[in-house]
Amino acid sequence: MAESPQLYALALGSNRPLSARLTPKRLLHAATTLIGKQARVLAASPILSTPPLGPSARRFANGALLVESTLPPPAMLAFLQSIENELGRRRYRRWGARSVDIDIILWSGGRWASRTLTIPHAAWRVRGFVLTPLLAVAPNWRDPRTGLSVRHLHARLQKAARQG
Ligand code: A4P
Ligand code: MG
Repeated sequence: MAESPQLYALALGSNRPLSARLTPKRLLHAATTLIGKQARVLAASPILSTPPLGPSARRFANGALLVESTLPPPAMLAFLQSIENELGRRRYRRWGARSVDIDIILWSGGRWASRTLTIPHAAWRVRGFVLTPLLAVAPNWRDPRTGLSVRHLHARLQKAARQG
């Protein structure tokens, strides 16, 4: 398995500039470039500006990538965390402002469950800031838990939002 190509859908978020030049949007572009050194970036979504979910006051830049890599999930997580660290992330407060957060949302192997890694990612099915970028890169990918496609989950969330 480790040698064969794996597909991953990744969600990227940032709401803290690292410097005047490295704005959240630019940090997501920088993360994409770094990811591309190890994995093949098959598709990149537009980067959205989204209102914060949770206690953080600043808006987020959010995006999604579809990537191919021979790395199995734990190695992919370690690789993505090394990029978060390289781009200045400090883990001092859960849900605090962060320069870059990279989550593994979906994996071609389906599910993964360990102490440090859960795929599909928890709560992604009801988060617009994950589903909207994901719709641009992997609309037909089906959630292994519900069997619903990204397109379907996105439409369902839109409908729920309209109904308040
Ligand atoms: N982990 C487990 N599964 C995964 C996975 N599939 N992908 C573990 C990545 N990591 C995974 O994550 C904590 C631990 O989760 C990791 O060490 C890894 O072993 P973290 O990134 O250090 O912590 P976090 O991101 O602060 O917490 P969490 O629960 O991941 O928060 P979320 O769910 O990422 O939410 N509002 C907007 N508009 N946009 C956002 O992007 N993001 C958050 C953070 C809150 N509000 C937001 C946004
Ligand atoms: Mg995270």
